Amino acid sequence: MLRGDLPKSVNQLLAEEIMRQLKTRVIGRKVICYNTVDSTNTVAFALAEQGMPEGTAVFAEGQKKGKGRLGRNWSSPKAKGIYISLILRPHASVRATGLITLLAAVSVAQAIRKTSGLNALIRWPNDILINNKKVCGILSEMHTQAGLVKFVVLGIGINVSTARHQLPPGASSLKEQLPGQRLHFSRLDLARELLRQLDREYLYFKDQGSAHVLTQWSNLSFLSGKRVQVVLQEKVIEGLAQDLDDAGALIVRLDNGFKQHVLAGDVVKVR
Ligand code: BT5
Repeated sequence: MLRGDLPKSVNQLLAEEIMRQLKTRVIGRKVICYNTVDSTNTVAFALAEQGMPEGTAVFAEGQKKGKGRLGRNWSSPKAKGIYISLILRPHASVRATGLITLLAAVSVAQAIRKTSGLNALIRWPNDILINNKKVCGILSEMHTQAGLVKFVVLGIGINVSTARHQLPPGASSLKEQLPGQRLHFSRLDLARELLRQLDREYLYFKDQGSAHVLTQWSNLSFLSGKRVQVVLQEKVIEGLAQDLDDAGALIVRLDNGFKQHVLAGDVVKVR
């Protein structure tokens, strides 16, 4: 029997199953699974404020008020996707925390590729695409005090078997992208692989800084080499998307040869 065909009760994500033989060092050393919450980011934020340790992973089967960036919504139907928020305490500068979104994107793309075989790519800064459709979004929020990062909540939503009508235009799910629309893995398999990849990338980041994540990113980048339009606060620019700088900003080469470093908050459209 295909695991995606198991009844919902069997398919539910359970903390002890996620943690069994996980063998990660930081990520997922504590796992909490909820049924339905407003937003796993909101729950994880409150837990982090209460002192919950670094690496704590908060999962929910569904979210009533799943959050995107800038007050946007994240469609989170029950038992159809992975909705997870991690508590991180990176002892990094505010500037360096932009790399955490990137390392999450790299980890998601790798976990999807490994589990499903699908060609997942990163659309800088925070989307994962398969065949030009968004299957995952990432939202990191941080708590700072006196200019220092106290903690980061890293939220990741992946559409696993989400139906077309449950998603906005331009979005898709892993199931929809698989041949015959048949899942040959479970949400549990993907969740565990995701935690392993996040652990690997996060430890590289903590030990060695940006080098590893930037190399991985360039192998998985959807934007590199594409002509893009960037909406900055005061003007619109166009050019070729290239690499990232060491803080994770996208370098766009303008037609006059000038290189513009684009920040994650700016809007980038492929021409
Ligand atoms: C994101 O925002 O892509 C970040 C999404 C983060 C979701 C996770 S789930 C676990 C954790 N808890 C939370 O509450 N949030 C995080 P943004 O780049 O602003 O994209 C939002 C836009 O994507 C929306 O305005 C829609 O157009 C589209 N969208 C909404 N739901 C979607 C879905 N399930 N799949 C693909 N696109 C979606």
